[in-house]
Amino acid sequence: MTGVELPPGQRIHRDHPRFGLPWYAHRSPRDLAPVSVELVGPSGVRAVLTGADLDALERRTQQSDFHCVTTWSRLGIGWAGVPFQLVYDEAIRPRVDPDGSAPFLTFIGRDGYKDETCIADLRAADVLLATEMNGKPLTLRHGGPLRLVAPAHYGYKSVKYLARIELRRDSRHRLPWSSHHPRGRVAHEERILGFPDRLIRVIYQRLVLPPTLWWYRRHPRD
Ligand SMILES: Nc1nc2c(c(=O)[nH]1)N[C@H]1C(S)=C(S)[C@@H](COP(=O)(O)O)O[C@H]1N2
Ligand SMILES: [Mo]
Repeated sequence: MTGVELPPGQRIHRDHPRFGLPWYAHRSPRDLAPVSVELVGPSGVRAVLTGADLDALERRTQQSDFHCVTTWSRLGIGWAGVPFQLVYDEAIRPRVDPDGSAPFLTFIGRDGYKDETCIADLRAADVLLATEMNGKPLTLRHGGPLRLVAPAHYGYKSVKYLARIELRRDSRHRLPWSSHHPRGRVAHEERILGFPDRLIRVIYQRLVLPPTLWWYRRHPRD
């Protein structure tokens, strides 16, 4: 394609296949449940974020590109939802961390998949808790009923079918064997901390991407 600026090491894929890691796929939820996200504060205080909480907040629609760390990109996805910073200020922080003492948030999906992002990154205007993709309610395949969308970060930060958000004072990110970078900014090619990004690129392109795409083509349900 010409005229399209892709971040370093990324390639366009026209379709948007389901693209989680296969070892989470068999644990994917089988049905859409109503929005119910458990919030856990830094000192263990708990609350629940519901669909009604989100309905009370102003929504936003946006078009953004999506970049999987395995070098797969899809341009111009339409998302709708509530900006994360609004949800944090109105419904998360007041309930479980009134002092704002916990800058690290771990997002956990119904399949057990998790990733941590820092509050500074989550406050970007284009970070959403999304309920719609391309004008339709989010399907289970793409993380319905509620997922995080953080377009400036590799797809691994955009946790699907959110079940829990844990707030912590210290990062839980552990080196070197976490396969995710603590920040994962696409523009900086922060694929995996501690490994040369160009090498990782080639490994993903040659060894990870083809079998993953093949696997999901054979298992369209997951
Ligand atoms: N709950 C959950 N969220 C997840 C994943 C997953 O396996 N489970 N995979 C991540 C990865 S690696 C990517 S690239 C994106 C893919 O989103 P998609 O399946 O909508 O294409 O979801 C991310 N969020
Ligand atoms: Mo990914």
